[in-house]
Amino acid sequence: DHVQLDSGAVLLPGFALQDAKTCMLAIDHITQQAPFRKMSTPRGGQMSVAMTCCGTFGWVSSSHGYSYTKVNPSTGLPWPKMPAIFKNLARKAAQKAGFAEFHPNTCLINAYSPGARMGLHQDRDEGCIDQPVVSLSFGLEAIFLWGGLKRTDPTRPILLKDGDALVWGGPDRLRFHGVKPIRSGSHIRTGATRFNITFRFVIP
Ligand code: MD3
Ligand code: FE
Repeated sequence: DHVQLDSGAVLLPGFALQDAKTCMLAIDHITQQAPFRKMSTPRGGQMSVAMTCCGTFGWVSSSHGYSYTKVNPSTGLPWPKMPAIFKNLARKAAQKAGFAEFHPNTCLINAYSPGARMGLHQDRDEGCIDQPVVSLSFGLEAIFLWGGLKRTDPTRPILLKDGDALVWGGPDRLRFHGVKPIRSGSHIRTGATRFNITFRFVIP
């Protein structure tokens, strides 16, 4: 199953469903070493999404800006290792979408409670935009907003469900995108949470 959303963007519905349980255990393991926390933003706010990372680099936000770091500023420790199940799923999804050699070195794990959202933004802290980005969604559904190359371009709503993978790159890599406030609910595996895991290759 394979839905082409745009020239460089593919939705793989239910792609990671069979591995969902393993992925949730992997998140538990990672968050024992690098707990979820809601980070500050450069404009003085706090994100409604709780985040943590694994891999060689992790993405951090603070009042000073955004960056990729080797050390988790909350613990002073290196980010936890990226689990093999994550790397394998990310590589397999990228391959299915036509990106043969994807070697993610960073993984951002987002935890959404009902009401949490992500405003329209571009992902442009990676220093290398020729590699694709892969995301896996688990638990509660989200309405993802797929925008254009300008903030004011119209957005298209896309429902992301448990186990869905999204891969995008090439001309779609710098599109604005966001997530509408998560509706309350209870999921058999995650309870009242949506997890989103994104994989990237960064050169800090
Ligand atoms: C399309 N996460 O972590 S994942 C992010 O659901 C982020 O947590 C969202 O945006 C989430 O930066 C969306 C899917 C996604 C991510 C980045 C994209 C789609 C994208 C960048 C360009 C185009
Ligand atoms: Fe993003």
